[in-house]
Amino acid sequence: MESSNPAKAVKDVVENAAEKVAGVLTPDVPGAPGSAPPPLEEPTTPHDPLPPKKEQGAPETVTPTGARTGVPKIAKGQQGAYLTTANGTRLRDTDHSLKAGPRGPILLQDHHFREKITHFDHERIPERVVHARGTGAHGVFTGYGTADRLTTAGFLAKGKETEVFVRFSTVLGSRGSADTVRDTRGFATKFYTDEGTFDLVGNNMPVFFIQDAIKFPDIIHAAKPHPDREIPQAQSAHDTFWDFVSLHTEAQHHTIWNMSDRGIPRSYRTMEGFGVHTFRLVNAAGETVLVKFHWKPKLGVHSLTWEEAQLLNGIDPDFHRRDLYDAIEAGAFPEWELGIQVFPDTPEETFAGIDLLDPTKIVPEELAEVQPVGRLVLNRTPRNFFAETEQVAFHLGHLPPGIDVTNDPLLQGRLFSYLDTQLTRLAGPNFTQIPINRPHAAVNDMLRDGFHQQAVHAGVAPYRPNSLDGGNPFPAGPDDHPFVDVPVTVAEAPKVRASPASFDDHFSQARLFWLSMSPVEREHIVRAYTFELGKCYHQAIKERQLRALANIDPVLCEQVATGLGLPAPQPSEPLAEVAPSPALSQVGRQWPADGRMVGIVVDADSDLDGVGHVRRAVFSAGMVPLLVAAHGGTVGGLPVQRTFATGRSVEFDALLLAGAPAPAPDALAARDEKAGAPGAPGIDPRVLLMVQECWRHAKAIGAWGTGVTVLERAGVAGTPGVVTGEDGSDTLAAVQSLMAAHRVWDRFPSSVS
Ligand code: HDE
Repeated sequence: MESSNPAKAVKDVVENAAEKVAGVLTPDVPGAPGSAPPPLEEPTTPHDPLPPKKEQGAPETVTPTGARTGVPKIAKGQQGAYLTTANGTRLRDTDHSLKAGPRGPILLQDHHFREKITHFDHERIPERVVHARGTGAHGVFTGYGTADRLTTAGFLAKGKETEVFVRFSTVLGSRGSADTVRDTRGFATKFYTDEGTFDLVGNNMPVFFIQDAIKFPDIIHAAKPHPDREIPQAQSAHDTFWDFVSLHTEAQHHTIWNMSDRGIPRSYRTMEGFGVHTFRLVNAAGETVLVKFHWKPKLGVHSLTWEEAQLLNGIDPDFHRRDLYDAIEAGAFPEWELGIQVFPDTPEETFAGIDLLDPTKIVPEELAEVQPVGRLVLNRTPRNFFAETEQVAFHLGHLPPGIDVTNDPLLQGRLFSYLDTQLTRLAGPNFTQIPINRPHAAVNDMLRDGFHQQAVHAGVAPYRPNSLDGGNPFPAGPDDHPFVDVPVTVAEAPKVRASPASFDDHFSQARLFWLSMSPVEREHIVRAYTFELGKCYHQAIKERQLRALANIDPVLCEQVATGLGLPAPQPSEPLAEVAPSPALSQVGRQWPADGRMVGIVVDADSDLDGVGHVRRAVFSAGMVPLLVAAHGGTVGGLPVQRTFATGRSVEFDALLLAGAPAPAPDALAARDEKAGAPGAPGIDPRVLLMVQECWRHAKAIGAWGTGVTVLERAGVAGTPGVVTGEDGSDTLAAVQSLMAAHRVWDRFPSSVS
């Protein structure tokens, strides 16, 4: 059927949706799957594709060679109202293959069938060998101009705005693995600068397991699932990982970061990022400094508890991905400041006795402050996950003028690996022409042909020098802002397979990290080592790792040994004398709560006016309210997002109780095991479980009205971080002020000091 006005049909669908949303649920909780709610009946009036959701971005529509086209981003996606072949011929039917009669065999001539199935057969590409599980978002970076005297890099100039795409990831798991596993997180940023793309491919930890890239396959083989049974998925709690790190003690510093709360972030929005290696900046006068890059999150650095992380792996394996996209959709745009630690570029390449080429070492911020040079805001989700997040390809060699590399042996090896890996993953050498990877700067590279060539180059002379193409392209002169390979002197030395002697110190900074932690963070580190080593099969591996812990700290070693039921060994070398770095601790400051989730338990007897008011107040505070009730639909006209059966405490950052719901009809152990836990008479056992879990995960809990009864029945009334109020606003205010510290840390006094 032909539509008289397809554009109007789309507009109507969207406007109807907007009206519905405005009428009932203003503003809406994030997470709607499309830009318009679906009708009950199958739509039959042809119209153009629906517009994307308002928060969705897409790669800039530049040509494969970097020219802006001005074409709307929507034109990159499917067009027109009708189903077509890949070549644009309209089709009447895609549900039946062409057969020799209704009961006959499929005919080879069915070109539509063959095209559809063949394309489907080839939908998958190889996942990344590491960092396969990732989540990307678009944003904008604004320079502060504070780095002008150090580098010619134009994107750092004052007020300069540059489009970026960021991909966060875990390291070990496969593409479909869970988000909240204990692991290092990737934090890779592609800056589409006017002077060529800059990829800052960092992690949420400032150090790495190894000091030389040649060992990367070894550490990854050790950390990945065992090759025989392919278990365990996405985790380091197994024999091969601990075998490697205990034999290879340079890994101990990174390992203690993984065992700390940094290994289980609350959100990508609450992670720091680090370039890890030392880079070199060069200014217009050719002067150089050495720098380390840092990303500082506006919301502070926060983590999950281990039990939360474990529950989430089952309840919401996409927790971090959802959190990032929901926050952007809700307008709580994630933000970081980019900062640099600056060191003089001396021939020794050391600072305060720390070897700047050793990627297992940090320079404490107390010794070299992190100076802010710009701000990153993530404000658009991808429109198509595969096209953007999966196909984005980072490479450390993507450097703009003004930023150069150093001889860090890990960085040197990465310069080879990132280009090489894309050849297989993205099937050929033209991956920079894939829309998400296209530079936003003019490209004239003389590279030609190859699989999936998108450019249609003119000219006959892709070589230099030439006269047939008028000499084009020309090498940039010194005033044309070329990339500068800093002419660093390489000291005369024998060719060796060796590391500098300074790389032999494997424990001093692991000890520095331990000593910088607050007591509760130390408890968590003890627990993580005990859990991970407790999961190993072989005693020799546990004992060997205990020997490494003895060289980090005797208290740490003893506590873990006790949990493992093994004797604590003595240190094999003197303990390092190191000053703690308070900047490494996550505890003890106050932070904004943008984009946090507040669960609100309601029943029909709740103060529903008060709940409506609290709901609006939570939205205006930049957070998201999730109403939890016995059944879906609405309670008192308010929309319910979770039921006692579908909801779980781990989705919330804080819990408000506006009612004391009696056991719902489905509160049966046979229907929902959560209802089988011992409870208190008169209250739905799942509500009690929610309170108890929030309590032991040290979250703020508030109640007013009949909700106060639940606190009493759950046995938590009057304990730290559990507040009651006269009304909803009062209670929310008290809970909000507790949330600023992320958790109610004093709920659990620590035994490790
Ligand atoms: Fe990577 N790493 N890496 N890595 N890495 C990859 O590149 C590699 C290292 C990091 O979201 C791969 O495109 C070697 C340190 C991130 O697409 C691969 C060595 C740091 C990502 C590769 C390292 C990182 C990767 C796999 C040792 C933090 C995900 C797919 C010298 C500073 C990027 C790909 C994304 C991905 C190699 C060590 C961060 C195989 C050889 C140190 C965030 O090329």
